[in-house]
Amino acid sequence: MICLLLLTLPLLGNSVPVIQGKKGAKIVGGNEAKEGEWPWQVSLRAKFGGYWIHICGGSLIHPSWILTAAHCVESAQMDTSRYMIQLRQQNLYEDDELVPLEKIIIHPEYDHYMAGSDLALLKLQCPVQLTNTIQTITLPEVSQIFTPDMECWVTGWGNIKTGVHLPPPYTLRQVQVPLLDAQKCDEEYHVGAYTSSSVKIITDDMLCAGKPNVDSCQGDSGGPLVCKVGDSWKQAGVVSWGLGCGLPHRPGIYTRVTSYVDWINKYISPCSSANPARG
Ligand code: 4AZ
Repeated sequence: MICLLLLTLPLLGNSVPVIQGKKGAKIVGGNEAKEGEWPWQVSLRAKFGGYWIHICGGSLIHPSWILTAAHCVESAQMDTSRYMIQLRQQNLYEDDELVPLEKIIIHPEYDHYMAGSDLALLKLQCPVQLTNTIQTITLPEVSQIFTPDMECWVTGWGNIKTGVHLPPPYTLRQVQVPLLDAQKCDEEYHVGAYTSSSVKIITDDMLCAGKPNVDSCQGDSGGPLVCKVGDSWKQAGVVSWGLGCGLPHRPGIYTRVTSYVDWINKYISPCSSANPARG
């Protein structure tokens, strides 16, 4: 795996295999984010050949905490020194200011990215100073329902087509993606698959978004899917997996944040009302 990663320098996606369609699917509808937009977007870096290379996205959910996908850090064996965080950057690698990690917490039920619970929390060694361009994203309440009529966007420095890296200067990209009803998404994944329709491919802790040529891709993993709720943005999903990128009948799969928000809050706000001090 390491050899494969080295071969894909300098800008590498993460390590989830993407099964490539014949023509290669594009993140279409995607364009460059404006400076200062999506101020919670971070880049997770790992060291290869002396450089801290982008491997995954992530989101700042608290001044000391990053939310990402478990599969982005699963090989770490809790060795925090193998990773660094770069906060919101317009062009990847431009004036890097890397932040070291104190702790990696992989969801205890995580086993494999296609089996759900693809979530990890990364604690920063020092809390970050929030600014105009560096902000946290709000997590939804457990009861929040994200519906297909909502405006949702996914952002990242991932591939622009299956197997095609984002070219320099690696400007952050965004794409508006339609959410899919869970049952519809599971039906889609059964099209052309050998799995019996009675066996779920898309489980309840996953969220699907995207349509042909509108999707996230390798290297976007761990990054945020956010939806507009009233006047504010809430993180609905974490980029997890998919079969190729932007292929027909194969929407992008996200870890559903509402399924895990209690678990997340246990770490990031341990003294909240869920555990009142008295009374
Ligand atoms: C990946 O390999 C990956 N089209 C991420 C997102 C999607 C597919 C693959 C969704 O990290």
